[in-house]
Amino acid sequence: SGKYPIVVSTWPFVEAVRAAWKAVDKGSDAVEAVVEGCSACEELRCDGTVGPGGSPDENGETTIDALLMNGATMEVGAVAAMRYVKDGIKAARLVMQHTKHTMLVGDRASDFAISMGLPGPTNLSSSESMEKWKKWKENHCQPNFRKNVVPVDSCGPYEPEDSMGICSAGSSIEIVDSRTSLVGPHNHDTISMAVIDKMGHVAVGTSTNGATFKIPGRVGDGPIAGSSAYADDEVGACGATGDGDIMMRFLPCYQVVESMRQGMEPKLAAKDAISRIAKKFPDFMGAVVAINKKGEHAGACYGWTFQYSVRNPDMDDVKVFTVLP
Ligand code: SD4
Repeated sequence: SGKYPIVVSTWPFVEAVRAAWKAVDKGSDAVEAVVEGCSACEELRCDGTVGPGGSPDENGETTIDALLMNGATMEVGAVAAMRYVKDGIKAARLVMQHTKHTMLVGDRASDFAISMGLPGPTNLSSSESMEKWKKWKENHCQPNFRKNVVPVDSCGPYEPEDSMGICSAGSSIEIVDSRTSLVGPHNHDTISMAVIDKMGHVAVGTSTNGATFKIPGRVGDGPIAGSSAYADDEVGACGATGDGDIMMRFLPCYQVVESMRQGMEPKLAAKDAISRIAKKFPDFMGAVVAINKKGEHAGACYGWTFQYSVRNPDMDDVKVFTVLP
């Protein structure tokens, strides 16, 4: 399945891949195409978990993690837990192109983005995100991402919701680690996109609201180079999605690219990176998609069924591939 230019994205984010393809097909470089593609996802609020109005944190606020990496120069720009600015990938590009830093965080990332001309401050909540948060708040007395803490003893009416129901009305409270229920087939959370342009240059980008009901201040794998994405012109690229708190401990996309550098095929490299994580964390959910410089692509996943989208010169339109665990 060789050939480039090529655009690959996590999940069936078809419109995002079309937008990136349009850019790369008319001669834009890989970085520009990634920004076009990820911006399209942010504007469309893909899955309700990318861009404004998506997954709220424990306090009901939506924030943004984003990463952009140029595989030709190994420049990286990232914003983490950014507040009040909806344009994650563009903010990451500003960090990459107009600073000597790699990552800015929180309010200070927003201040920088706004000072450089991005719209804001903007309220990133939507009626959907507030509704989701209120429901969670009423029904869960133990926040999802806390452990080894004394539980509060009053909680709202018990209402099982996926496997997230963790409080029973009254004072007997079972603490469970429900983190894995926070990413799932209907809660994909992340676009991670890789592009090889007509010149053979590689770039990747990621944009996400991060984990739903995270503790405010939490930074996921999204803005971490090597974790949610990695690109190197000499080798290829990788994008990841899933339980970022676990995945960022393994830098799976760095692993994938380094394995391909040693000669592994994309499929094997992807499987290897995922199985290293699964060996230590058998309950985790995650996936990676890999492409090499020949434009060959493959995915691997664990704990859920994964889909990724591809557009290359052999295809009339974006094609969605399904990968079973
Ligand atoms: C995170 N990796 O912040 C993101 C969430 C995700 O599919 O990708 N979910 O942990």
